[in-house]
Amino acid sequence: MQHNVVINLLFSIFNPKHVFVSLLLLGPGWQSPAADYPWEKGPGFRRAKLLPVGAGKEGFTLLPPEQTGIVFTNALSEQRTLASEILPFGSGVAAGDVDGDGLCDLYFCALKTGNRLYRNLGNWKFEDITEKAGVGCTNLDATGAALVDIDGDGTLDLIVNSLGGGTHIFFNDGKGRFTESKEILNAGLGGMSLAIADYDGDGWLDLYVANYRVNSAADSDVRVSLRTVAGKLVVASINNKPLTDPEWTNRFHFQITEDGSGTVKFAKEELGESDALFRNLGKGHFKQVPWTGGAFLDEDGKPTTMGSPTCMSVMTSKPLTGSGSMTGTVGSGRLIGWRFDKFHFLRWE
Ligand SMILES: [Ca+2]
Ligand SMILES: [Ca+2]
Ligand SMILES: [Ca+2]
Repeated sequence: MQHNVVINLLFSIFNPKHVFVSLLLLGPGWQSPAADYPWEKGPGFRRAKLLPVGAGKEGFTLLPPEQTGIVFTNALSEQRTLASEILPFGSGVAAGDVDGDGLCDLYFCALKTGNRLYRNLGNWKFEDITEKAGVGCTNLDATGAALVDIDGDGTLDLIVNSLGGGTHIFFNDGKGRFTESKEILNAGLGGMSLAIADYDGDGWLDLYVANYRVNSAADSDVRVSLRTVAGKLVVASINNKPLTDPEWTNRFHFQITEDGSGTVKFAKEELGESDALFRNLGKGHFKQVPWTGGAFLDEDGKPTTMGSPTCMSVMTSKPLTGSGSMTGTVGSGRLIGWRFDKFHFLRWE
């Protein structure tokens, strides 16, 4: 017998008018209302241990696509796989009730083969409503998505990140039909993960986009020329272009060492693109916040003078209130984080 599975996340802490995100998955054998659980109250939350019923095995049961109707595959051709170090990272999924029927729907991102939105019909069956929802994004290398109410009308809107195609916003009419915003954010950058939080406490959810790269130097030949300046070897050009060329600006760290016997060791580290924070000016209209403009403070509480890190993934805790924290992983796997407290991000590491 299959266990009941209940996951219920409800964030409506800060301002119910502007903030509503819900994710609700109910198993077929759902019987016990939430009121029956022994809730333990804490500051701003309550929690309860789930009590599985039935005699089956514990854990998850894999449901075949023939049963669920979810036949989505994020296909990447061999040619595109070989041509890019970035595309094989794959794409993300967003979950939320887009049509307000109480059942959690699923949105899958794809790499120029069309994103898909599946409406939950109940009993673990789904229907593909991508076309009538208007969220296919067939021209995007889509990497990540979020379902969140960014215009404050109580419906879950859709944010889709992409490699090189910008970050796209779709407003939900409440019935699972979406209209794309004319504003495309993060144009031309390698958007990966994204995080949502009202970082300045004005009641509107803001957006942080973790950028990596659209392409890697390893995807093509990169020829570095050296020259001697004041007795030291330095990089003169890359592919016959100076280091000041926009393609190479802030892109590499070089390490050149000579041991005195004529042996030269050369190493290069490729850097990622800066992440981006977008403040919601109201009703889902965003403006990018400069990294060094005072929104981000260093460990001493002073405005940072450093550029943005490059995150592969990013997430927030207590995401919908005016305070909380945000963490991200950089390419080396190092974890960095900021605590945000109304208007400011304070870095910790
Ligand atoms: Ca639904
Ligand atoms: Ca909305
Ligand atoms: Ca805000």
